[in-house]
Amino acid sequence: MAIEKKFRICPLCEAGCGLEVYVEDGSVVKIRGDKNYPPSQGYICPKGAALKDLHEDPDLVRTPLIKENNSFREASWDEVFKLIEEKFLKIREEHGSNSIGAYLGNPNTHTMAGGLFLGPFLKSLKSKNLFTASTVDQMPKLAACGFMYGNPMRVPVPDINNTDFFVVFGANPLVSNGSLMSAPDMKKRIKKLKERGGKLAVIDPFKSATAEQADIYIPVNPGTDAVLLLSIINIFFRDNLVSLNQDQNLFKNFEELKKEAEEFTPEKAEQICGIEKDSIEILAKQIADTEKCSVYGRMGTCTVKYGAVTSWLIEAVNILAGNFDKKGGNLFPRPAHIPDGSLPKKGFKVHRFKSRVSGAGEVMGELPVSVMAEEMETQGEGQIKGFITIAGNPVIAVPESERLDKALDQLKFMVSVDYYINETTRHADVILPPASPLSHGHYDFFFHGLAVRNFASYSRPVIEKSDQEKDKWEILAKLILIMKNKGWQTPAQEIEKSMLNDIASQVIKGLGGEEKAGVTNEVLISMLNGEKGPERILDFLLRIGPYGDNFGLNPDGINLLKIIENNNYIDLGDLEPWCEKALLTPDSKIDIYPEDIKNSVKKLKKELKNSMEEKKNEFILIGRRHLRTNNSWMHNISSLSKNNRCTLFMNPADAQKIGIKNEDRVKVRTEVSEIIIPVEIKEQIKENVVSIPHGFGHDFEDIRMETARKNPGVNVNRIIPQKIDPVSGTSVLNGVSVKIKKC
Ligand SMILES: Nc1nc2c(c(=O)[nH]1)N[C@H]1C(S)=C(S)[C@@H](COP(=O)(O)OP(=O)(O)OC[C@H]3O[C@@H](n4cnc5c(=O)[nH]c(N)nc54)[C@H](O)[C@@H]3O)O[C@H]1N2
Ligand SMILES: Nc1nc2c(c(=O)[nH]1)N[C@H]1C(S)=C(S)[C@@H](COP(=O)(O)OP(=O)(O)OC[C@H]3O[C@@H](n4cnc5c(=O)[nH]c(N)nc54)[C@H](O)[C@@H]3O)O[C@H]1N2
Ligand code: SF4
Ligand SMILES: [Mo]
Repeated sequence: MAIEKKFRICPLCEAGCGLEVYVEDGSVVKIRGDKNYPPSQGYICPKGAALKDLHEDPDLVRTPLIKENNSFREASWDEVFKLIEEKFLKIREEHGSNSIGAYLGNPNTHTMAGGLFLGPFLKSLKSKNLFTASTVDQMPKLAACGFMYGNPMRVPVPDINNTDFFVVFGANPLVSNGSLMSAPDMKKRIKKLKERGGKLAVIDPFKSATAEQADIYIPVNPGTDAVLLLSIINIFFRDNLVSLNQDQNLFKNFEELKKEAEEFTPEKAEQICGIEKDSIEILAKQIADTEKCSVYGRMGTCTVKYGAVTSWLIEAVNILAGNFDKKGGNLFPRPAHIPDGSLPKKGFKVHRFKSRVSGAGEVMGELPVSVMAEEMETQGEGQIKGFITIAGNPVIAVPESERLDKALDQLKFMVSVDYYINETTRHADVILPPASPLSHGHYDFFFHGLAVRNFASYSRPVIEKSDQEKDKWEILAKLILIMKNKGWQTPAQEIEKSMLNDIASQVIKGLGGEEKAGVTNEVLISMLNGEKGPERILDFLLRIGPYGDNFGLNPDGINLLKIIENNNYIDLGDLEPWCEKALLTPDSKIDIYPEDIKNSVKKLKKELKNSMEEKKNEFILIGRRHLRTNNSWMHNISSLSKNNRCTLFMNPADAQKIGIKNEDRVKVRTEVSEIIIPVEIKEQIKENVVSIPHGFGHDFEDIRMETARKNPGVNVNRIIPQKIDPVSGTSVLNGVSVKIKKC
């Protein structure tokens, strides 16, 4: 049989590179970067090419599994769905709806099923005990954007293709390939920035691969970026550098922010942030003076003590320097599947309910992952007794992981939707494996909303799934049916139909009702393309979206078929200013100093007074990512696991101080636990700071990930305490005090 070349959007990270998948007789021969796909132009990282190995991994779970006598046996889909219905409905009947909790992991954002079916699934649980990886990740940024722009889905992204000064706080896009900024091949983009005379600044206690490229590098103390950003604002006001790109009336609380920043002088920041005052002055002036400047922050500004404050300040700096909603600055993407006017203009509220045990506040309908374990351990009404994880590995991903590991053991019934028997899913009573990622279509519902250029792209399934396999959307639809008491035997298509009907009803309502619109739900739905569930919903959303064909009313507009026929990609242009339309605050104004942030700023000020003194033998722990990893779950791929070492980086001066040589093993301790790890001595890490990558710790006997077990590493989350940024509920993963001793 001939080898066929098929197009696939890489589903592994936010960059969404275009892949050429060569298929022969139903098997993948090789995977290359697709030169003809405009966003990535042939770029691919080692993980993209390893999709083949993932697809063929002998350890992958390929049929549903049921645990019996402490080991898993294969089962049919009917058997597992019936069992889940029986167990979950009984738990819910006996203990109420909060007794069933759920955790959603990161890869959900990389599937169409995740984009469409998780909302209805979470709703069907009717539980307050919902958790996602967002609270070990980007929630502070989402919350800050929610407070300011009215909806956490309105995140301005750097116009990296047009900016002349790119200022990166706490992110390493050259390795992570970008986050909350979908932009494949950052290396090339940074090269182009420099070719047009632009500059790069990186603020990071670790001189990362990205920082190595920087024209200005500032090794800030971990967890102190909020103070640095406030001092930048202080300089802006002090030197009259504020120059808004919008009318000042668009903003509220302008004077309050100015007053608040007075205390945060560069002198103060110098002490706290451990950097020279002059470098702050230079940075502030260059941000203000560069016509097209984009300030951007990620993990190092989110998963810190003042995550929401820091994320807010990045927005504030962009606004004050006139770079908000401006070409070359930061702008809101306008994705093709979100119809204008479909998001409510009602602002954003947090902490609408609190967790049962420690009273942590809700954000975006979910509770902080750091309270997950206590909600399982603590008896009483609302205790989690049934649990479901979907595409997540919280035993590795979440702080105080040993505690969660134990808590999962106490559950009455646990279900995991996952490809692997890993550190988390080994606790499950039932594992439901979705079909290979290569066997479903792909459209980036999440990342088109974070992309540095507006476009719409779709890739068809590359491999046909077998009759025994189920698509992830079918699994989720079945779970929804079960939790809605509709019976596991009801066909998954019922959920798809009701979703299509809901969208159709809304459209028709928006047109003034059936009579005025002159169409019915059935007519609209019958016009859709795409043979599978999620595809038809996608087509619907694209047609009524901002560039849509409106079912023929706008003949030049787009739809799913047009994307496919246009080589899977339709360009929709550079990011453009549209903030007046994009804003979702009820009064159409931007609160430049939101109420929800103020308490945290007060606390920060108090801390300033007490100042931070160095403690003997104490180091500040931060995290890092390696190119050949993807959080915890791709360590089982041998092509990726080579040279992928889980070590502690330490500065040579520190190593000398405490008598440590390269490769020595050290004990790293916090109030929670301790781990033992080899040291790599690195010039690039700031003195008194150490770094350990996350995602490792595969030394469990009962996981089925043989390659990962050979190079297990240690799980840094065993020692990270469950502290959170109270505003956003997000864990403090960076800037953790640790004690280190030679073993
Ligand atoms: N190869 C690879 N790529 C990935 C992933 C992966 O696991 N591997 N994971 C994906 C996911 S889920 C995400 S969320 C993204 C994350 O994407 P990024 O945020 O770009 O990735 P990180 O490597 O976590 O970068 C954080 C940087 O912040 C620095 N830092 C730590 N603490 C501080 C601080 O207090 N202040 C400042 N200014 N800097 C600090 C660290 O030294 C590090 O260089 O990456 C995605 N891409
Ligand atoms: N200390 C520390 N901890 C961290 C971080 C850090 O920087 N430092 N980073 C945090 C961040 S940013 C993130 S996003 C989280 C990640 O945390 P999680 O999302 O909980 O963990 P992952 O390691 O991404 O595991 C993903 C799981 O999904 C499965 N999977 C993959 N694709 C699919 C799919 O299509 N369908 C289904 N059903 N399953 C699938 C994999 O087998 C794996 O079990 O970790 C967080 N934890
Ligand atoms: S950078 Fe991300 S999207 Fe691109 S090939 Fe690598 S893993 Fe896939
Ligand atoms: Mo993440």
